Amino acid sequence: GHKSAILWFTGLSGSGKSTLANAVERKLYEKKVHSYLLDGDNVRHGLNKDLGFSDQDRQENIRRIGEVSKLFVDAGIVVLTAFISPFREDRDQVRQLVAEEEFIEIYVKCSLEECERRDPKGLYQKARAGKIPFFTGISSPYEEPTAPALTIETDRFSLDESVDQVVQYLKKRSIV
Ligand code: GGZ
Repeated sequence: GHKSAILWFTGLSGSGKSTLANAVERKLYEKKVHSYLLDGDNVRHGLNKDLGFSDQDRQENIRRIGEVSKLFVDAGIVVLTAFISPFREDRDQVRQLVAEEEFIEIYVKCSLEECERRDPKGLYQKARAGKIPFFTGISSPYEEPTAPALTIETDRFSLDESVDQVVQYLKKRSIV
């Protein structure tokens, strides 16, 4: 058997959270670890479709995701979450929901310059043009984790290298 946990990926839009979390989940599947990935596609379009991007709505977004994650942990599942989660206080509130060793904060670190260069959905360009208010990194804050379990620098390492760094850590912590 394996331990259940929350792998909480946090970082700017375009930092590579979803890409990395998806790739890690594939590895977990290969290792027969029961896992589930929560991201904007399956949460912001469903459970949280009533929420926008004000500070208050982001707080509620993260709160609900935390509570759902806790349920997955109760069910013995490794849950991976890929949300900007820009506020330290909101992430720390999720941390309090489970046992200390069950919340693994992974800072997906990438410079704003590189995120803007990637701009996979053209959102930074729109935000710079003033067409998206309160855009994280441009007109809304991102509070870096102060003591993440792991920092993955996606502007310095390839996806494969980044996945290996996460899996190595999970092995060290006896989660896989
Ligand atoms: C940030 C926004 C915004 C604003 C829409 N600010 O690159 P994406 O498109 O796929 O990821 C972003 C996603 C962020 O949703 P989260 O639920 O992760 O945010 S939070 O944790 O802060 O609640 C981006 C898109 O939604 N998006 N408007 N104003 N990102």
